[in-house]
Amino acid sequence: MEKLQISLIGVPIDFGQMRRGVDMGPSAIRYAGAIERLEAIGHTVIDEGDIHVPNAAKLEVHPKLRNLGAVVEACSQLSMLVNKAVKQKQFPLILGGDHSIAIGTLSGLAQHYKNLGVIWYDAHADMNTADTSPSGNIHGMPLAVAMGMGHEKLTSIGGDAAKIKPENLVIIGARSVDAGERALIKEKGIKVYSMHEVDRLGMTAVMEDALQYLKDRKVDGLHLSLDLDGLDPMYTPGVGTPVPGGITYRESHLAMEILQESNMLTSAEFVEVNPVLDTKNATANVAVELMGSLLGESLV
Ligand code: 5AB
Ligand code: MN
Ligand code: MN
Ligand code: MN
Repeated sequence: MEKLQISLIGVPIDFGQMRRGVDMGPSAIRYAGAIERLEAIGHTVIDEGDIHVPNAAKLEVHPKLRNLGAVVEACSQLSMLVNKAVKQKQFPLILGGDHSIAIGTLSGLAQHYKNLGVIWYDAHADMNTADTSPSGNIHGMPLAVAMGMGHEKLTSIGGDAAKIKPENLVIIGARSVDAGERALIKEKGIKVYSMHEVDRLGMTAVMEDALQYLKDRKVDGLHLSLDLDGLDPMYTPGVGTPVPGGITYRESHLAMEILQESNMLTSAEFVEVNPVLDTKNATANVAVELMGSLLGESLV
């Protein structure tokens, strides 16, 4: 296995949704031993620390895009850091923070990868816009923004062009999708392995199929965006928007191992860890265990 120079970037933000505490996610994940775990595999970790997140109250208020100004500022910084890491041939590993940060991550990656593949491991489809969102929470919007849809202040971070192509996106674990998102999935023909497919085909077939699909599209990089609410809340209770009937712990390890074996992965992010809602930091612990499998920890 290739030993990586991992650029670890924390994004302590909770402005993309309404429950406080997910800004402590990076800290909880570090506390759970992320760096030690990655170093034990043989990787080098360059810890960039946490980016500075502005105080939302001081920034512009938007009725349908909660804390827009603060999200734009944090995502702009993150985009630059991710871009810098890729330029230096490092592997960006981003710790959230709520899922609005993926706007910054994908923007940074898009500066380099012109045909980026994305695996979105999540109970949700995260492709609302201000017009379709039932909540006004930006953590439910990052995929729409990355595809070029939504408020101009979000879509223009790191340049006006769309950051990802709908045909290069695969969603895994979906089980709570809004009407507007459903319409968009249909319109764009987006590949979704919902819980129905995970149950029916099994995780091995889902992952192998997903990776073949992305290979056929000749992606030039592969980003994993893992929302801890993709797993069943019995394993990851510390998330703001839990949905029952999720992916199991073992299935998730298997998915990470298959991703590792593919040799396609070029970046990853782990988001929505909220230690305030958790018991004994369980969710951050799972995040770190999955990181181990994803980045080449061997079982024997
Ligand atoms: B998460 C919902 N679709 O838009 C919305 O946790 C939930 O990043 C979004 O996946 C959940 O508010 C966003 C109802
Ligand atoms: Mn989610
Ligand atoms: Mn999400
Ligand atoms: Mn959530």
